[in-house]
Amino acid sequence: MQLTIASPVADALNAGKPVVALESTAITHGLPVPQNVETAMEMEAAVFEEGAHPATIAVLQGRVVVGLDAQEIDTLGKTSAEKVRKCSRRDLPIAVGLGETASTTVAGTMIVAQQAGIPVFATGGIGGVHRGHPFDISADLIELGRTPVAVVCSGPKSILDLELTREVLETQGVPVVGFGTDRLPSFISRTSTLPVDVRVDTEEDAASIIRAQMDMNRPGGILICVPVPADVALAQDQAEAAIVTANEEARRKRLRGASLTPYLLTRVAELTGGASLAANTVLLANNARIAARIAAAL
Ligand code: PSU
Ligand code: MN
Repeated sequence: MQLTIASPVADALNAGKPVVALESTAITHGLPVPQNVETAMEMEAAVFEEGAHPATIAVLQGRVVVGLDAQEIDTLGKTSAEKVRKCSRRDLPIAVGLGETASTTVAGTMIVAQQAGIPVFATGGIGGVHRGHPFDISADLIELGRTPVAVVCSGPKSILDLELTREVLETQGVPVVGFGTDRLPSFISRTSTLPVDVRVDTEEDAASIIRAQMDMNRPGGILICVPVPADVALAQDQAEAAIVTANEEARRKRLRGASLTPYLLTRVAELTGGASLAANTVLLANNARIAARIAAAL
């Protein structure tokens, strides 16, 4: 795949400096205007503050760009979601072949990051198995089984069926690492009833696991799960009520496919009076910061 690597990112990679890949679907389909662009810029700033270099990834008019500049992030964030393809693995050839503008999901970003030589990637919550749709399995989970990139996140999004998501991660052979936690975080809430495979408490230990995986030279990524900061976290029962309502509405509207996750995120934000949105923006920036520290430790 032909990549357009922005020169600051290329310089950082050539100098062996730490680089953190960032996705763009959270900007176009995950958060509303203007919080989307604000959060994207906060993530970049957090990575810089930790001495690493951010590389936000998207497809701009058919070019796969690694390292959008502030202007490109602003333009992408202000373009209406309907005009931007939500680009997972299957969408990459479509967007590139037809010269489209597209935002990359976790799966799409992992593919590009790996090819660019960026082993650490930060996002909010990964996709997973949707509630009541056991065959709607996000391509994120399959990509994690295939592509050697460490994804720093706050667990799978709590709008999902977490138990089935956890099972698929196991089947795909993905190590699930709790960063300062024994339990799988659930995106806007700090915990869940499900275990992680191992708990680490330092960036160095997280980096050691990534290094060992890189040395094995085998397919497959790692999930590093960082709980949302406590001051903005939602109690699980508070989040759950909104999630159940949103899923019920989506079922009645017969929403399927790529539009389901964006709908659920929007409705949960409305039903929680903006609390889930505040949590989402804070956890995104926090994950970018931790990812930068892990990239530096690598
Ligand atoms: N994290 C967020 N907000 C988001 C996403 C992640 O805080 O919107 C995006 C990611 O790009 C992820 C996608 O890959 O949601 C999952 O979509 P789906 O369930 O259709 O695979
Ligand atoms: Mn899906």
